[in-house]
Amino acid sequence: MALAGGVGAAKFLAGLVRVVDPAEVTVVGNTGDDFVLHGLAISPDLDTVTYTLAGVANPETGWGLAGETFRAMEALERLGGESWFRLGDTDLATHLYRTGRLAAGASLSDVTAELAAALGLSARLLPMSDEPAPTLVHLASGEQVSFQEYFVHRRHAEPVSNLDLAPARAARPAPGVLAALEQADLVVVCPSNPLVSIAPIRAVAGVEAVLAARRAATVAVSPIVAGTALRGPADRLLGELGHEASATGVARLYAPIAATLVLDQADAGLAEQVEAAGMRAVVTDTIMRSPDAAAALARVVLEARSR
Ligand code: FO1
Repeated sequence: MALAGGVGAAKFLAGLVRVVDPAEVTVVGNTGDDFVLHGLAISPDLDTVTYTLAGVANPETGWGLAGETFRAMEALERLGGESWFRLGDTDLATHLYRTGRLAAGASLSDVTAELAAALGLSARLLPMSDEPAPTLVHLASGEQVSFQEYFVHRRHAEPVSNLDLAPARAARPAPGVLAALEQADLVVVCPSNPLVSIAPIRAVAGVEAVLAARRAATVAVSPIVAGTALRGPADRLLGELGHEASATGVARLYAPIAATLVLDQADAGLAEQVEAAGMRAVVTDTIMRSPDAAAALARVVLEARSR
């Protein structure tokens, strides 16, 4: 089973399901980025994983759908509506479906499973919680904003002083999350942002304790390569929030829940520091330039557990 954020995790998972039976894979997705816009319930990370595993994700952005058009957004812009969060015409159907089903009383778990089935996924995708658990971003300016306001509207350009995960802490795990963690042969922490993608999942009530108990079975992949995040603001955020922006910094964050860290060959020189932080270091090429490269990384992760 795997803990997943958005684009980096989705790419890794697309590689994983090429080397293991997807029906054996359970993914727990971050919902700390979820928000409501235009009255629509939007779950970006769950959708990114679903679209990528279904082979219909936009290959340029990693999020949204391939071959997408934005005519509804253009019309909305003409009306003076909020158009900074680009919802494609086809992607809108997902949010309309989710919003309608939630309004009718379905849980986010139900809707996530329905969307995954409709797109032909064999892997099981669970939200971390069925309850809203938005990550609250405190900016150094003193303002408090939603995750997407920080990440997309303000282009993660403003320094952050704190990430408030209180809503995740108050949320109960979705049905099946704790059981999946308890029963998995292998728990993978996907190459996602440790602070905004993985920390919200860890914060959900009861999850950290089960993860800690499964530490020996858990392999994490560092999303930081040579001090830089391959995408997004993970490197800057780590620094702003008092962590080291390196594989070593990632190891210090993950040591309580994972025995092994897979880090990039560019960081081979950090293996000793990673081990000093309490994690076994496995060095390989972690940059997923192609589906083959993602599958090769998945193979290394699987072997890292069995060794
Ligand atoms: N990311 C952007 O940078 N700009 C967007 O306009 C945007 C729209 C969007 C629509 C649907 C969706 O599922 C994801 C979308 N994302 C967009 C990605 C998303 O906001 C972030 O990558 C994740 O929340 C971080 O994992």
